[in-house]
Amino acid sequence: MAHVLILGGDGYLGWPTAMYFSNRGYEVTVVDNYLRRNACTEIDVGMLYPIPSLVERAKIWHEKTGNEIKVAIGDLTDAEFTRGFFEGRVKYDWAINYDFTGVPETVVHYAEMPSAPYSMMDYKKSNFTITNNLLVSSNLLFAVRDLAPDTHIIKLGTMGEYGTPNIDIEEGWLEVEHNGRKQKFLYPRAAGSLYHTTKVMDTDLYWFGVRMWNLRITDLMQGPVYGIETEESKIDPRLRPIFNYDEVFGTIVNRFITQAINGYPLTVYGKGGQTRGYLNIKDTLQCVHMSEKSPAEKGELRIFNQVMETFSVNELADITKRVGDKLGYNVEIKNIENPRKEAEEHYYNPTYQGLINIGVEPHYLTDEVMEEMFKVVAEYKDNIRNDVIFRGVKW
Ligand code: USQ
Repeated sequence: MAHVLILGGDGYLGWPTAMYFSNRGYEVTVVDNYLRRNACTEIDVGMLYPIPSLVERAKIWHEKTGNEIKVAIGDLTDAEFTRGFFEGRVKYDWAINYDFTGVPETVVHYAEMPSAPYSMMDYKKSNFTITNNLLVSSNLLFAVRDLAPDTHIIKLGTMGEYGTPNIDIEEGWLEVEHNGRKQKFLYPRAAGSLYHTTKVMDTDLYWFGVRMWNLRITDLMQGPVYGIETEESKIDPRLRPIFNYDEVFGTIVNRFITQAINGYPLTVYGKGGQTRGYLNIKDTLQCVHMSEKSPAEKGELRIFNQVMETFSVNELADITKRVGDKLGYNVEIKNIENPRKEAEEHYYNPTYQGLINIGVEPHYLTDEVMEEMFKVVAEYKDNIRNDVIFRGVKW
């Protein structure tokens, strides 16, 4: 069976992706250096519930399903470590069979510092974000060029690369007509944080790799993800993903639900007209899987916009209030001064058809879906810390 190597396999999306592929018969290897957990400890933001180590999670997964997910703990900014996965020099921290599984047909690259506020906290955290994200991307690019040129890289990018332009957002590319001649260019980018800027730079690196070395790469422009439970995490609650609700690592829907449960007024930044494309964590898994099943061609940088529907912050606050009130929480909404520098009222019209065309079936944020999330988060109500919900990391 095909071998999928997941870089950043401990994170909010990495671990559920590993289980998803493993459940479908793939050989799966996960790599991580616990960046996310360590950063959460460093800035003391906690998580909704404790997460077993990656090795423990792999053992639980094996015990419950009989499937193996090989685990390697290490830092992918070390080029030799990265190249080991393509040269058979891997020291697994856990496996059933410690033999090398072979060069992966697909690499899913999540191994980046994923938080916009973290990257804006101070120059050290910005430097860390820039060096980590670009070095990991570059190490992977060279490893694939030198050792596995047919391997398909699926890279997680972000919708935030485009910013909020006053024209429709296309899927990665824009045909420009200038003085009577036409050419397709990468869609103009205008990142809103230094983290988002690293994603723009990643895309440029990978576009270079495709032009110069004929690599095959899919770049997924993902919007903010919400959700907690996937088909696989239902097998055992210890398999649930890392769940952050703090200002730095939590994304908005997960934050709003947690706030509602703990009686903390929903933190709408500024006017609340900020509109983004959202998706359920279950759809992240589908999008990556469908991209794997129909890979990019050699010499193609294929870009998909990975969102299923758009909402403004005000709309998300209204849904959370409606569902929370129905469940007996008396939800308050509060517009607070926006710590970020971003447009609070703007045009937003992204295209997102490519992933649906290759077979993704969207889940939408219905009241029922949100109610389910409320129920899971409420199990951990006693763990919620109000002091981490808002800290005001300024841009
Ligand atoms: N927001 C609020 N109140 C909050 C939290 C957020 O009004 O309490 C607003 C933000 O100002 C922003 C929007 O909600 O306008 C989304 O914020 P977010 O924190 O959920 O997401 P963001 O910082 O944009 O980053 C997240 C992920 C990142 C991913 C990105 C996709 O952390 O990894 O790349 O979503 S996107 O937003 O499309 O760039």
